Amino acid sequence: MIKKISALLISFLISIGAAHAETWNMALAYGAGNFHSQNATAFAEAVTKKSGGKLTIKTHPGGSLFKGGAILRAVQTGQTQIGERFMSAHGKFDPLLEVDSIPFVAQTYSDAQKLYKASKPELVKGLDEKGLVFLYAVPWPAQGLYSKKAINSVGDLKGLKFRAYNSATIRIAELTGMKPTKLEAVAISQAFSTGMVESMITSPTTGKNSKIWENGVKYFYDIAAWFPKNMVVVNKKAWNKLDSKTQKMVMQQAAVAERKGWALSKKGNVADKKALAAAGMEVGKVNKALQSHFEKVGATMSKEWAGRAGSRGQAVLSAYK
Ligand code: PCA
Repeated sequence: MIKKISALLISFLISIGAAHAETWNMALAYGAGNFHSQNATAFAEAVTKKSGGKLTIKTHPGGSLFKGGAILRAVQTGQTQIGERFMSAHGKFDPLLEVDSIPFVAQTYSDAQKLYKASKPELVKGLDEKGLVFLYAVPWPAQGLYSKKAINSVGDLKGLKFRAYNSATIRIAELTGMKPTKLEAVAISQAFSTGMVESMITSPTTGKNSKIWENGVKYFYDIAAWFPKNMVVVNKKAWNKLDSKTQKMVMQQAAVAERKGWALSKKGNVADKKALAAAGMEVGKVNKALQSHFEKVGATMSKEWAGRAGSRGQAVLSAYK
């Protein structure tokens, strides 16, 4: 009898334990060596450890679970529980996600932080309404212009085959006479080596991770045009399966990951530019004429975005200023 009861009790306890043990698969678009992926991995490990068996997060870097472009939707629809995604590629989902990719609005880390603070409440609300719980966001280093050929005038931009990663970079290409093709970061090396593209705007980090100098790219112009962010989001139904203590712990670890991620980004902003130069690339600035050309393009895009984002966008920009 005692044996029977204790066996029942044990199986009952196991079943409760099992009901509360969740596993989340975390979709990451960028390679395992990228600082965003490394930071997300540290976050996943810390959460798994601190949850005491209630939540295990497994990371899948390099677009191995879902490609970058599919991650937001996969998390929203519950095909996976958690993922990291490049925010400004989703202006159709919510124009507020594009605020960090308007050229020349925030050109330093402290302004990027201010812009993030000013936009976060609206962003979180917009995602929540679509069934997503926002955990944290981390910027890429400052965005600069890469090119196979030297760019010394506005005319040199004309007709360049340009790799774009969101609507904003497509728009820059249109307004400067370049020919855009939208490609995920994992496709960069091949696209440059086959001649499919010959220029792009991205961080020194992504250029370094793609060993861009091996594909005939000689120039990096440090225009520090904007600091776009990646964000980590969770499917709301998956989130609601956690008890409140675990939810609180996840949020605390998200705050830790956000702090660490911003610090890693700042470090990469300096170190990765040095790495490009050390690999033989010419790292410099654009000349005055080009700078003011890009600034004009930025002003046009700023107006266009304000139109799309309406009163919510206005509120964010005035909170920022
Ligand atoms: N790297 C990513 C997004 C911004 C960045 O610096 C990319 O090029 O796709």
